[in-house]
Amino acid sequence: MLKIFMTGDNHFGKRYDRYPEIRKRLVDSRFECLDDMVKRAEEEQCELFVVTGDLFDHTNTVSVADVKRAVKSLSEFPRTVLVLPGNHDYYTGEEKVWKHFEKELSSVENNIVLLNEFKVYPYEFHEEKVCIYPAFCQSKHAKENNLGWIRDLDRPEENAIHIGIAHGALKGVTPDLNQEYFLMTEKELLDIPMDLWLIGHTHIPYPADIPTEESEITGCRIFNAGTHEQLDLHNRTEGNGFILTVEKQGAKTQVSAKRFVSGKIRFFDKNLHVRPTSETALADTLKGEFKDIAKANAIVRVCLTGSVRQEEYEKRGEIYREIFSDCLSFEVKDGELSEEITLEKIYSEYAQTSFAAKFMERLTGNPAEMQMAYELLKECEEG
Ligand SMILES: [Mn+2]
Repeated sequence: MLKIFMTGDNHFGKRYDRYPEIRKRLVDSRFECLDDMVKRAEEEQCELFVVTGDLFDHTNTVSVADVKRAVKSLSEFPRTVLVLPGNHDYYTGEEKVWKHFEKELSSVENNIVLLNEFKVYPYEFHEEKVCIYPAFCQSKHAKENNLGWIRDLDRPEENAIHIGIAHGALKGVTPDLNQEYFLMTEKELLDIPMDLWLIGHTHIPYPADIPTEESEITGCRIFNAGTHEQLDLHNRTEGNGFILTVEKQGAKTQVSAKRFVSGKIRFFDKNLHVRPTSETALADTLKGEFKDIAKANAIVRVCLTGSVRQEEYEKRGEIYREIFSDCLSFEVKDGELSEEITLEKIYSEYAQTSFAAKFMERLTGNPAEMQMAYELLKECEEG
């Protein structure tokens, strides 16, 4: 039996320029979540802790302090750590980040292996033979993946567990429209006789439905845990690591898996349409939509459209503050949100006998049209 903790796309060194006020908090949290994963991997008695690429955000701009901190955290794992260079932290031998990394490795006690050669890495754990086949990246972009050398090998011996580790887009799972991210297909992976594929690059977990309680996985040999803490507004994930147990008897491989939720910071990006159905329609919509989130760890962006009653519209800033001020950061875009157009409002702006008033009266009962007509009137005035 072999037990593996897998993570990837950790992107240490990411600068979070968009959030200067909370930058330190975001950076620290990513490291704390890595510490948590290492601790969990040890509690689970995993033999391997695998990073499937993009441990670092960049090949040259990551600070020595950040490299140090990542190595320190990984070195706490008492058994073997395997680190695969991804496309953000690709390896050719020239990259600063890996020079710092290797220097750091020589100064702390560790079992960390940088998988930077296209060769088989053999291991033995409790008399179980394990062979690792890395398909690491040597550039940021590439039309072709690096699976070729593994495909060309002779059929591997049966009495060992064979694990391929690769970084790149997975067709049908990760969008890669221009085919520039080491694109792999599932068929291509499964045609290579590996017991298991550990993949990085896609920030959300695949398979998406790995439960947090251990369960046997049938029919799936390709795993991608995704980033360990959500990185930005675009990827919707809690931030996960996978814990995999592999058992091999003869030619039969059995895999069970569970998901460890490692992330704490969450980003929420919502587009909401509000209708003026009550005096509290805006507050109710926002409260309802965000009632279950842990605000202290939440970064929120809301885009509002539609219209709300005049009173609510006037105090909307106050409403946003009331609902979101406990969040780490929030941004409300309400340029497309407007005040409900009522006849009362029209009469307060135009004489009842005016064309504008008569025109609007005919649209009563159709708020969307009143809205458009009102905007049209305003445009005419401005024009
Ligand atoms: Mn990547």
